[in-house]
Amino acid sequence: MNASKGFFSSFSGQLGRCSVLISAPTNQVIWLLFRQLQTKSLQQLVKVYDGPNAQSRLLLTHSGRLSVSQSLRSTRNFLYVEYPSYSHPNSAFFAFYAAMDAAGDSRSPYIPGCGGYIVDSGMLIGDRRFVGDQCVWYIENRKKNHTILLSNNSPTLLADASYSIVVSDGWSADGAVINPVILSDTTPQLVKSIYSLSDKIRVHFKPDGNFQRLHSWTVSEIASGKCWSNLSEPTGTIKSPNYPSPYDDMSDCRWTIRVQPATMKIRLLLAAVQTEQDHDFIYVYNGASVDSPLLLQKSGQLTLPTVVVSSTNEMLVRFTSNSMTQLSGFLALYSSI
Ligand SMILES: [Ca+2]
Repeated sequence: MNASKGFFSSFSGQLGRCSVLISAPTNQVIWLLFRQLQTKSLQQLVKVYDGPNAQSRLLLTHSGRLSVSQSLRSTRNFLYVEYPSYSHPNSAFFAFYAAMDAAGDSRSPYIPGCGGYIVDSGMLIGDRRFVGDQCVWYIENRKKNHTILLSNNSPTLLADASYSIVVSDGWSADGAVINPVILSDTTPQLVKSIYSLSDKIRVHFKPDGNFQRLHSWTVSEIASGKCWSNLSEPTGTIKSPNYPSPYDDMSDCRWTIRVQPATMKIRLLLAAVQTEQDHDFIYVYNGASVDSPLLLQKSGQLTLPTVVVSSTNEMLVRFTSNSMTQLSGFLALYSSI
């Protein structure tokens, strides 16, 4: 297998012994993620080698049931996996793999617990023992138009931990940082729910972090796209779904405003805001996509109406919510000026 990502399973339709060699270009490393890894008996081993064959360093040997997802990384551009194959899918595991550039991360051998690879959903552990440059978590959602939500399971620790975690868009070490978000007009907020911009995020627990004990973040997926709309009228109203009744949970709604002629700008008045503080956000972007500069990010309650103005004829308004606590949401008016 030499695609940059893919998956395989131990369900082959018959009992036997299989092996897979995953290879990538020489400047890349490979992450492998096992989901519902189990073998039928203690004699049947799954083995993962940090190289091109069974003579390479053994990274993982496992038999029986592993209830949590497990991921591991190659040191170089090969991983070799030996596993029992089964005739029934119920007793099969699924393994996802992804190759990525090694640049920015150390190519030292992988240490279990030091970083990981998560597909769609799972759990991310921050441990003070594993804060080096090689301890980085790579998260992706393989479905189109899905948003990754990172939820802090120990928010009381966030005051210590917030600035030791760098969450960036994409898997590159120099991707746009989406946490912490510093607001220009208020003190920095302690963000407890973090929403991805694209289908991939990178989470780095920095070596200068000040976490006293283990903390964890839940990774979940939001099927966005269902409440996306385009607005082209010169004026209009934007409100969170169901407003003023409570908005939906697990949402990522987007309103793309594009007015004509192209010399116009957009003035947005946020008239009312009531969302769950630090979890459900309104974002206003100075352009038509989430890659555009952020003009405003707001959660909680608005005490005074707020105005933001774009520098072009395009603006994106985005609203995200997590799984718990839904409030009335927001009401906004826009006009072209
Ligand atoms: Ca919420």
